[in-house]
Amino acid sequence: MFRHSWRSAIVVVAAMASVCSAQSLREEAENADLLIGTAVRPSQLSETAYASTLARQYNMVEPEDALKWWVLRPDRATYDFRQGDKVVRFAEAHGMKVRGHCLVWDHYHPDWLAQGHFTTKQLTRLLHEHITRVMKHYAGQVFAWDVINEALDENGSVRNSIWYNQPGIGLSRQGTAYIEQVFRWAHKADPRALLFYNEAEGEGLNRKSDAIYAMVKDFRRRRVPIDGVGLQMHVPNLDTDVPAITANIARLTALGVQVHITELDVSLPVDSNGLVHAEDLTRQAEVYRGIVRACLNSAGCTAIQTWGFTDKYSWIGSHSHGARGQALPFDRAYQPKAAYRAVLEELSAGRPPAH
Ligand code: 9MR
Repeated sequence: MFRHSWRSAIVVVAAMASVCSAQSLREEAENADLLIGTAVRPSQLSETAYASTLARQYNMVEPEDALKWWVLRPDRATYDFRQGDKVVRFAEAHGMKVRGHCLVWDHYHPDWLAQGHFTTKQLTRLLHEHITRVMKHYAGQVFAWDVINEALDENGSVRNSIWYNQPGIGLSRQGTAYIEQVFRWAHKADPRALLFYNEAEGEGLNRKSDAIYAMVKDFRRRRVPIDGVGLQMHVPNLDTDVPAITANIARLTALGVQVHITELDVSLPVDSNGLVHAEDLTRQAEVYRGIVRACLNSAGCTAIQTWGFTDKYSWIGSHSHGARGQALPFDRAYQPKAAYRAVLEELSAGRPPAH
């Protein structure tokens, strides 16, 4: 009896030691000189499993919504920093960096802004003031900002928006001139922050990524203050063209800017019981592996971030009306999936030796 309980104690201690010494994404990423992050929702930080997984596995966070106009600006006169501050406090307590998202977007504006019928002069003041006030509030706390999000359409043309041409901030029909203007304001507001252009569906080689490349090349040549490109990487299918992503990262970093993978998730079709095919989880892991490898193989790719980390909380379910899901590295019970193990393995393998 005595011997038996000793044996069980040894088993328990061994199991605990293996959990404690098991690698985390964060440890492996730090060895590879990479930031590994996730979008977070401040309301979940009080959930123990959410907070402990987050702090153990990641060294970077980005508020998923807390820094958008519709949260920060309930009315024209108010800046409500409470949710963003909560994320920053969590990050500081756990030695994590904070990415900011996003200062300029043409979607999800509060009604007072979307329906305000503001003049060009008013919009110019509003946007300049917003960028300045928000960036100054988080100066020294947010190290990198998505200054502008999704400003180009699938043909690579500048999207219609209140900031561009409806009626815009005075630079309509001048292509990327208004984007340049917001980068200049952002640099003035916090000269130490890294400034990113963030975009969807421009990860591989297509008209949109060609347009991003041309814009960044032009901005670099004329010393417009841009430090990086965020490739969102919401992957909706399992036959992702990883070589095209690798080539796009290579041409962008050759311009001297960083690349961050900013919103990675790989969604799967789910049945009416919320279940996926087992083989899809294996293929999903390989997509994650390929994307992480594409980043690690480029010294200028300095961060990989997923759009959430647990299948319990993801935009995919509501966005697809339940048709897709299970897009993230941890399942709904915070257990690591095959995708997690693939990411961990690639991070452990690290970057190729410099040549
Ligand atoms: O995941 C975000 C969701 O919670 C919000 O309702 C939505 C609108 O603000 O934005 C989602 O995040 C988007 C991100 O900000 C930009 N790229 C696409 C993301 C998914 O739609």
